[in-house]
Amino acid sequence: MAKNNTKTDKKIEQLSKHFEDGTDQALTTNQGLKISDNQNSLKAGERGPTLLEDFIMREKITHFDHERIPERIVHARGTAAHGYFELTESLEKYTKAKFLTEVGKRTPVFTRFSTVAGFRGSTDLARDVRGFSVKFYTEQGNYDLVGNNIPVFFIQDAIKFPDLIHAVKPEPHNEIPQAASAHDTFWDFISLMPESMHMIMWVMSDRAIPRSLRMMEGFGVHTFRFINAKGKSTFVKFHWKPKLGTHSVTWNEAQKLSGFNADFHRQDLFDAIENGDYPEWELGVQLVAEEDEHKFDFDLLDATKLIPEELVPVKIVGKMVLNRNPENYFAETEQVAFCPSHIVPGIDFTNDPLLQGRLHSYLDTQISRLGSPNFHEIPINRPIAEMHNNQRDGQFRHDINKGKVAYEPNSLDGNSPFQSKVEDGGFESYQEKIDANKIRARSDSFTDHFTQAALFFNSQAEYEQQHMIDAISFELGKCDTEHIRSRICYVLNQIDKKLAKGVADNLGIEIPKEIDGPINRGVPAGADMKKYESKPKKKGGLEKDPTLSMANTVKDTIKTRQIAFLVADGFNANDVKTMKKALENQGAMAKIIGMKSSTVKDSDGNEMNVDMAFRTVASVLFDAVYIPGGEKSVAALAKKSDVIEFINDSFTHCKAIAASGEAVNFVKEETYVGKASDDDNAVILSENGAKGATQDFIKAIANHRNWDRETKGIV
Ligand code: HDE
Repeated sequence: MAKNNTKTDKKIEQLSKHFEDGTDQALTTNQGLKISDNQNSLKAGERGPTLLEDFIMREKITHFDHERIPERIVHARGTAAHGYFELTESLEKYTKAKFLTEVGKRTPVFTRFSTVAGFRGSTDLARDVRGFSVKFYTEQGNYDLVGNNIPVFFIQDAIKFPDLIHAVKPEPHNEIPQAASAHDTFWDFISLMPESMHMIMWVMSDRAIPRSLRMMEGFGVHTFRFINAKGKSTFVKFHWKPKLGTHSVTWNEAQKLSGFNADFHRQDLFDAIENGDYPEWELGVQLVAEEDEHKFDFDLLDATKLIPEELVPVKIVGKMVLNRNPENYFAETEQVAFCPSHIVPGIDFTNDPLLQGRLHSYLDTQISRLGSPNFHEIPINRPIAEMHNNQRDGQFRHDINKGKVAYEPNSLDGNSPFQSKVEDGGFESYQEKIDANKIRARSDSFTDHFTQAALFFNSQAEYEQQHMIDAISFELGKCDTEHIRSRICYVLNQIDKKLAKGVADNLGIEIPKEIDGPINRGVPAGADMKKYESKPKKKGGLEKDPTLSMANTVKDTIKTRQIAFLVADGFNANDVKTMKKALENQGAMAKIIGMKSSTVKDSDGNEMNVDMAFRTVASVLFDAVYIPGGEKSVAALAKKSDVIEFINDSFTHCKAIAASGEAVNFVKEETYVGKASDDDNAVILSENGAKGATQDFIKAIANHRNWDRETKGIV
């Protein structure tokens, strides 16, 4: 049965175009030889052995044997899209980067989102940080903003990165667990490195389980420098703010989603772009004058700290729109090479010791991952700015460099390519004055590990705090070693008593009054412990910052939200028509879920296409659920345990639920909806049909979830 579905039509159109294009292309070997038989290998007789001579089969299989390249050691699981960045406010006062000074200018971008710990084939919904990398193809060269969806990091110095990643990756003896930090080695390491505690607060919050990649913030994390045309420097932190707000799922949902659709985020991004719902973020900057470098009670060079927006507001300067899916996952998303050292004039680094190490690591890893130092020639990595230099040869060199001159200076080729003066766009590093001893040490200003961790916890709504307690309890519950659990509780107690008690109670242990050895174990051998001991959290500073809580995010749109309509034969035609129209008018997507994958009959006997059958879906794939009236339909639904589970899960995950006509009684009597409190405004029941329910339902979906159900102890 053909479905009246524009998305499918578009796909069929693309496919048929593909085959059309293919009809006048003969199949050839990689040398351009036309192939007459792609079905049989060359054999000594019809039933005889295959001959080594079969160069066609050998070429095909050899190529296949080498189709995989090493996956990224971190951020292996990713998905990406093309788009553009448009500047809305000039930053000329602060930077000479052209893409940040010409208002209205559109710079092409390629943006890749990723999880950190899991392998390339792992689930999207792992509890993890999300990478948020943007390659700006500017006319002055590529600029890569290689950030995360969390504004701070676990460690302060790059030299600890291999330890951190070895601790979080699957344990080496049995390669378990996949894409999860809930295991001994991670929590062992973290428990000994209190500098990680601020980041731990973020990854144990719902930020680490986003509803959609389109609903995540992004951060450059480190403090960078802007340099203006006069050579003046200003410190800058980068922010991406999603137009749809920052939203997450619950941990229980995340785990179920990993089973129902491990590609949930990847698919969501791909489908949104195919449907023309282009994801959009605003680019914001926090600017700090050079002379204010030391005015904060944390160090701007310490990547475990953020600059609270309460202290330095984010200035919005542009927007990024992602409007084109890659044509080929491998060629683009897999082979793209981001690197924090890809900068343009007007942007420079700071001495953040984490950033400094990253400047080395990315180029280095890409040489082995992409097989040669020529990965910049792969189409997705090529700058749009012209590229000329004397680098030559190496594996996979594609350019055919002409002439005999490959050095500079030269007189044989007019000294080309030549160096550019700074005023002609030549890059010049910021001339920061440095007068110091060469030393392996950490600054005293890096030892306050708990104040901002506490600020984050305090800034969360009650339900968000509970989610954090539950998340840490889950993770530690999966750790086998008892002393790791109690050490973590001891460290949490330095941050917040309620947090530590909540976790300790869940685990059934006491918070230790003392621990074996110093709280910081990540110190140099023989170090003076006084210098390294974590300072107790400061009192009297900023108590809360509302921007740290997702409770205060955008809640005025239902654009692209997926609403499940649960139906069986005999559903009320008017109800469905009315509700569908109301939701679609606001940009949401109504999905008809039926008993069979083909069609369903309405109360007037007309057939309607079904988008999905119950056996292939679960409520976790949707943002809200609607059950229309229709006696026969409701009676059939009530008999199905899948349907009851669907509604119960929606309720447990605090989602908006609407029912009309005969469905009202059914959901009240047969499902958890009956447990809803009288003031639950995300349960919308309208006995007189859908009309009376649409507006409240839209409001409830825009609110994302009704977390009151959790705080009141109903779920
Ligand atoms: Fe990365 N990181 N990282 N990282 N990182 C990589 O580079 C590294 C860090 C981030 O979509 C690798 O090409 C070190 C912070 C993203 O392709 C590698 C340190 C932040 C991506 C690497 C850090 C990030 C990577 C692996 C500590 C947020 C994915 C593959 C000094 C600001 C990029 C690759 C993509 C990837 C090293 C810490 C973000 C090994 C040594 C902090 C989004 O080079």
